[in-house]
Amino acid sequence: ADNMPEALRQSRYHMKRCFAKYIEKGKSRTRFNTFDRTLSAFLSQFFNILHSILIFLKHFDLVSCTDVNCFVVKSEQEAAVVPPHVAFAIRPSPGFWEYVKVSANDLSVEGISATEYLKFKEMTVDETWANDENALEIDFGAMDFSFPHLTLSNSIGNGVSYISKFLTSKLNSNTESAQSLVDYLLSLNHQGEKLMINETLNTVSKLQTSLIVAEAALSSLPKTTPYQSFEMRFKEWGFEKGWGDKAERVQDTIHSLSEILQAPDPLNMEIFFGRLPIIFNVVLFSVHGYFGQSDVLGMPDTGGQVVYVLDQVVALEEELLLRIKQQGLNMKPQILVVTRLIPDAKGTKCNQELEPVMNTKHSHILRVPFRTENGILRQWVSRFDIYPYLEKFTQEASKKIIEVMEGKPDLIVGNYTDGNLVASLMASKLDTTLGTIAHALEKTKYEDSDIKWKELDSKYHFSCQFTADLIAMNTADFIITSTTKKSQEGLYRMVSGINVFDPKFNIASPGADQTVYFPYTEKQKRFTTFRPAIEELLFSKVDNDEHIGYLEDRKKPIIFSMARFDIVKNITGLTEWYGKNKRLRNLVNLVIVGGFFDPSKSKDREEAAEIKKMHMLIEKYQLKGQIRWIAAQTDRRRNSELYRSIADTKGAFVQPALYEAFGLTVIEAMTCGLPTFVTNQGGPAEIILDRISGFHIDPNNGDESSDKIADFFQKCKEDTEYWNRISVQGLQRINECFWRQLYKSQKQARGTYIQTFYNLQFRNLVKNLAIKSDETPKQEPKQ
Ligand code: UDP
Ligand code: LCN
Repeated sequence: ADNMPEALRQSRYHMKRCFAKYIEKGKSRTRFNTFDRTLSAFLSQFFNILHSILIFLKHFDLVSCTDVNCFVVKSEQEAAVVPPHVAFAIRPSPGFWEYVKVSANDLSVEGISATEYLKFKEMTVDETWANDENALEIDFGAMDFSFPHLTLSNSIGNGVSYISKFLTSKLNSNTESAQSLVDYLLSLNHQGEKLMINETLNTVSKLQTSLIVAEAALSSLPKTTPYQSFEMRFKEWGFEKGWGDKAERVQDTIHSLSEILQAPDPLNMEIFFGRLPIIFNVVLFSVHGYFGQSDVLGMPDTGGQVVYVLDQVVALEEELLLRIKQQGLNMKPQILVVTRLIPDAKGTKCNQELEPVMNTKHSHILRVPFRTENGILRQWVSRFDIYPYLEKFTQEASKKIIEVMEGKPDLIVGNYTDGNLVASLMASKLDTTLGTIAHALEKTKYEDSDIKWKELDSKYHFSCQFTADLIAMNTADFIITSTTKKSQEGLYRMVSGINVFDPKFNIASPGADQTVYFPYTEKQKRFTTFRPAIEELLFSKVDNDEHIGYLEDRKKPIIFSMARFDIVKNITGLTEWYGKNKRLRNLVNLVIVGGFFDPSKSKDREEAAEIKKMHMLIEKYQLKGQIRWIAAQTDRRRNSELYRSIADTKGAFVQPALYEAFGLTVIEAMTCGLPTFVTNQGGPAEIILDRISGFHIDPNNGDESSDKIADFFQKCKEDTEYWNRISVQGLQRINECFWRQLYKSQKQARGTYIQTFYNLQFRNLVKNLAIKSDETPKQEPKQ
């Protein structure tokens, strides 16, 4: 708002015409990239003023250069038009928004608050609601209390290291905090058995003295002396089990606590808290879809999450076993993945209550059915319609979990909106640490889903989804997200919704299981048994239930894509780009995996529409001979070999989604050494550096995207090393820690606010959703 009037004045005449054009059509809203296209279409008539407009945009760092032929809109933003005003929301960097209102009449500029911007934006849809002084306004910011927040965009997602630093300064500045640390240690136990310290060491000074005595005693012992040999002596001094398995480790742990109490520093803080025996029993919720270990992938609503959660369990159990051993304890960890039991399991094991998780010793999938007034619901339910069943599900699941675990869990983790909501309800009830995993916030997947929620609500029930996300994220003690892409606001006037500067946000990206996904060059490891099947899958010339279309010239490289047939995955978009681009068609073949071929057999509303569109496109662009469409695949080992076989053809993977939160297929393809093109909308753009580790494509600009793919293959023809160079990838994982008990009272106040919100808002929204009954005629989803 400060700089804008000056910038507008510099080219006042042109800017006035430009703004007059924006308000010409009356009320509207637009994202800046489309807004920008309106702008450039308009400007092509007035080429001479384009340059000054670009200078104007550059002023705000919204474009990367002022060359009229190549300008790129940089930050994410949108605009709302209510004549004679145009209001802009600008996100100069992740987590920061700025709002301004410009009058098209006199180009006067006014800086406005988030609430004012939201009201203005609402006016484009519903004026009565926008002007309603008493409309429900939610402000979670009011519950933020004294816990500090991160302030720099590049610190979003580094919550753990931030908290270590914060706790360090807190301990440095007052002695009460040190006492609360002692109290916290005193509270540690496993099923009633005390851990770390007992009442003998109930003050900071007593603890400090004993730590010194213990450290001195340990220094005279051989490093490998087992804890049991000095356990009795330690107990007399006030120490319980949990410090370590051998003298050396016990001494290290004792030393870091001594350091913390004497002169706190973030490094010792992280080491010490990371070693505490606090997690033995973990519950992971992944409610929707068909959650199983075989034959489920590619079924409706069943995608990356299943793969991710199962991988998570194996890794988590391994980590817990190692930690427990290093702590000198002998308890068994337990991990339960809790999901929905579906009696009509379509040949999967989703009707089994308890199933051991493969490659683990102590982990199980626990399935609990959905109940309605008529008893157990037998059929699959779309994730969009799932909300009315969740409260009962939580109650029943909680009972079952306590029964199976013989006690309450130490940590509950939710996945996706439904899992996160259930996890948050259960964690609040049992007062347990809660983690939520936010890889796919639907709000960002469906354009304008915040403001158009009413229109879309009957289909997708976004009102329930956004509300549930808000409740879960605000309840969570820590949040794992895969990337920094995220969103706020919505249905009620959200003054402060989800604070991404809260240190509880931690970025940890999922990876691909390296025993399954590995480079195509590792010949001795490859699953050669699948070779004949894959040869048939890709190159036979027959149409059957598993594949249609064929590849006339099998010498050409293949561009490959695989996804569930959601509209947002944009597989039909890719097919159309390919159909239209002659140069690309000459260079490569197209192979698609996903969906199946008879739309009338689909129970999923989006899937059926996408299947129909695929058939239409194959016809329209006469693609037979150049396209192979393979139905959804369920065997990940075979799929991995498929990625590698595509790499053998010197092909590429394309992820063309309109929006993708994370995109496991991108990681899978890259791990197999396949050059990859990813949508620039969402998380994958953070995985790949454009033109270095792969390529970005714009799903909203098919011509440009298909040209970019064609350029790549053209270049590969001219430079035989180019393909190999691009066949490189990297992925990073960050791990999270658990911080909760120290800030209990503030959490309680926030909890009350959330509970009120749940009861008054969420429950009402859910009431409007239809409850399924098993009597309704059913269509079979394809497996
Ligand atoms: N997948 C599969 N068969 C299919 C389509 C997808 O096995 O027909 C797998 C794919 O390999 C990946 C997951 O499903 O592991 C999809 O994850 P992604 O994150 O790409 O998308 P999501 O479906 O979770 O939105
Ligand atoms: C993420 C997944 O992994 C799938 O299971 C879900 O259905 C999808 O998000 C929903 O968008």
